[in-house]
Amino acid sequence: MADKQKTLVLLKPDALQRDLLGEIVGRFERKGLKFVAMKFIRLSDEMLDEHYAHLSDKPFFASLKAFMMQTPVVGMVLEGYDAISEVRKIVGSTNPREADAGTIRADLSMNVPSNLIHASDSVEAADTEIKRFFREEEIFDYEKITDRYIFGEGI
Ligand code: DAT
Ligand code: MG
Repeated sequence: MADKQKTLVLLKPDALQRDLLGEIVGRFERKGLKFVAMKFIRLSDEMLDEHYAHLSDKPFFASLKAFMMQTPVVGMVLEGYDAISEVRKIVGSTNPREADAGTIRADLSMNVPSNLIHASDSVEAADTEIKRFFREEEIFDYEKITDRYIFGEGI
């Protein structure tokens, strides 16, 4: 049986401006991922320095941060089997024009940094990023009547 994991997703300002929140949320719902946390977040300069620390020496760092602060973002924690890699698969590659058709970025966007969505890329990143944006009491453990179909016996 695969591991049940939690992963952190942010819907970026372009998703909010383009009214694509429902479309994106719907894709994760249809997959069977469980939404265990969700809220608006106004990202600060400090949060973005941490979140994009791996890009701090890039020429586009300042404009990336400015883009991410244009509006609030929608933060969520999704749970499911292999949720970290499964969500990344549904999101697609960083450059929407190189992403596979059928992914959120390929189907709905054309450019960086306006690629709609952030998703954690490893177990370590998911752990750090969930803690960066959510307090423990904002993450909910609850039963759904569909759990037995989605998370039941199987491989
Ligand atoms: P990902 O978001 O797929 O995890 P990343 O962590 O390498 O990709 O980069 C974070 C974000 O930075 C990415 O979603 C969009 C932006 N970005 C990456 N490369 C860029 C570039 N060459 N020019 C402008 N923005 C870029
Ligand atoms: Mg990344």
